[in-house]
Amino acid sequence: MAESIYPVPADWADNALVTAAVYDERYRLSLDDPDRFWREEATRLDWIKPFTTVKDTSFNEADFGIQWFADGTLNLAANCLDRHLAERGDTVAILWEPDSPDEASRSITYRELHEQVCRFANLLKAHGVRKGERVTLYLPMVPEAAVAMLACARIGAIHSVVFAGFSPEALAGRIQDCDSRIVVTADEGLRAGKHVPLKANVDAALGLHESGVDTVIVLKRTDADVPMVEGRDIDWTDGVAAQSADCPAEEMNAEDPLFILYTSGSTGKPKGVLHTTGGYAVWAAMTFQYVFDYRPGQIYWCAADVGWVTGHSYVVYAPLMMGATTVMFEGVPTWPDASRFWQIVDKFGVEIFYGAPTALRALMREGDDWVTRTSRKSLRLLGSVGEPINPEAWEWYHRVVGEGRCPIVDTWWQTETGACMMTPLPGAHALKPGSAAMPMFGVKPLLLTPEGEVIEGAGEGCLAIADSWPGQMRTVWGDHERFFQTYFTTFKGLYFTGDGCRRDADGYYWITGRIDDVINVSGHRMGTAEIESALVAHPKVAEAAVVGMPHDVKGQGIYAFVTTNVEVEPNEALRRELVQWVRREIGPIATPDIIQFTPALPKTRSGKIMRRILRKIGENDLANLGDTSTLADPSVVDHLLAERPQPA
Ligand code: 6R9
Repeated sequence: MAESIYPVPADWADNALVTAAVYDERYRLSLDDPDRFWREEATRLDWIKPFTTVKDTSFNEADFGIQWFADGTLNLAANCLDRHLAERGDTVAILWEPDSPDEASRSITYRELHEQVCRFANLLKAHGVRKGERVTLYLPMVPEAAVAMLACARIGAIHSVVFAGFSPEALAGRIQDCDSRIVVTADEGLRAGKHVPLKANVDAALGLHESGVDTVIVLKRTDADVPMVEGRDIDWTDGVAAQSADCPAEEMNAEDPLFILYTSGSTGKPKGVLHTTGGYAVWAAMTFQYVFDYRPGQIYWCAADVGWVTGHSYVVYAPLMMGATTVMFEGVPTWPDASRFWQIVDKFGVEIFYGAPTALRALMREGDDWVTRTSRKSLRLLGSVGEPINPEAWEWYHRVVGEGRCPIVDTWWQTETGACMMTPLPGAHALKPGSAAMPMFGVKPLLLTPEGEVIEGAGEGCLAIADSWPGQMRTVWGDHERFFQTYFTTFKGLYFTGDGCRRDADGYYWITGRIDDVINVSGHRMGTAEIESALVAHPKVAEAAVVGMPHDVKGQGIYAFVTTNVEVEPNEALRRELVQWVRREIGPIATPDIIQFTPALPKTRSGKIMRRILRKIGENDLANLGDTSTLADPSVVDHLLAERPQPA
């Protein structure tokens, strides 16, 4: 298939913040003289005490460490709120659209948001929350989620947002891991008209294990009748009513922790990715302004949930730092019907829309009419994030949603990277559908062979980053050694991303997907090991192996191979039971698409599961199973192939 290229539209080439010439010059400077480059970019923020040192980083074992702007001080909430009040106090900070179009939307100005954040921060303080303490947030997509995050940042508490789709078990693990004494939640969430029992989930989570939680703040979203525990539970509204609207922002060191966000890796339980204050703020704000060519006054909408890193950086922190109007949507793209996104675009006059390929694929399936019946004339720029976007979905997004006039920024990054690492910039780079194009300032990507040899020019390999950037994670909460082992030992002295990547003859980068045991289901990142341990926790399961499989809408689906205990007869009822079990253990996002029962898993003579073979079966790439002769029992594979179920 001939590769299509979309040149930079003339008005973008002339007027964008970053034109092709600016990109080349600034990119070179960012690598040649990071000190000067970041000194200039950091002026985007208000510092309390200016930093004198910029970059102090090493990826080598002997002197490993990552510090940016280390002696500067600032407060991120003050950067998101206070500094805008004089000039933009009455500008809308958050435009909130509820799940149901029949409910009223809300708009909150910077002044109002500032007041709410101060009151909530004082409520936290009244309940003993101190600088450095962890606060777990388990909230739906409502403005109060942003209020709670900013309130933590204001007083120097570390927030740990747990996606509201996670189960009590998953929530309990995250509360425990970061030793959180306080949880903020809502009575219920609403998604596609369905009620999500958030408070009940918190109660269940706290009953599961010994927990040190002594305070639960409960926001009323649906007014459901939820039992409140005397002495532990506090109603949000009652709580803040008694608080003053004056709360001084804590002076934070640039390297003081800002938040923990749990994310899945290839092994073990989810890692608490820790981001600090100054570098993260500079990185998020800068990328936001350049990637979206953001100009004051524009209406911007990132459709991610605050439970994921995209919601942290590009729904809450970066847009608010830049004084933008950020849209928050509580619902889903396909309810009440497949026009919902584009109706919201029209309702608010959204100019920049940033969404996930999985949503686009789901909408594409429903037909163009749901899109074309809306106006969308306000749109000027589109973005994509979370997983590779297939060229077909890209073309549809460009042609149907953007009517051919809106550039698409396909932004590659990770929870670990804080914000965008590779993307085309709309005024600088011609677009190739499916390519994340070029590195952001300060990012030096390297492609390597599995043996660690650097690939020059065009080629495909493992993607690593040569040097630190300000928004890089600083550690895994409570396990610094795991941080080093996970990211800096595969290729010595480099940050290893876990992704595969191709560089074409024009120097464009194409992310090919994870090359470790992480799968990406509807843009949600999951470790196959987590799903396996959920399965084997079931009393009837002896062993389980999970791999990804191609899925038209979700990108990847979940394919589980399960061996039951010998006395158990695997049947349809057990299959259904296991599906429910995994949903309960982790959450609905981990629902297996296929469970294949098998008397045995393919293993080497030393007892290692040959995942390579299972992956090929998952991909239905049966011609390329490779060498199976080293298996202890090669007939296991024949059995698996003969019995491979087809997806429903
Ligand atoms: C921001 C976010 C990270 C993983 C990453 C990669 C995949 C994200 C992508 C993309 C291709 C893009 N990914 N954006 N792959 N093109 N534009 O999604 O963070 O949840 O940590 O996931 O997602 O595989 O390694 P996170």
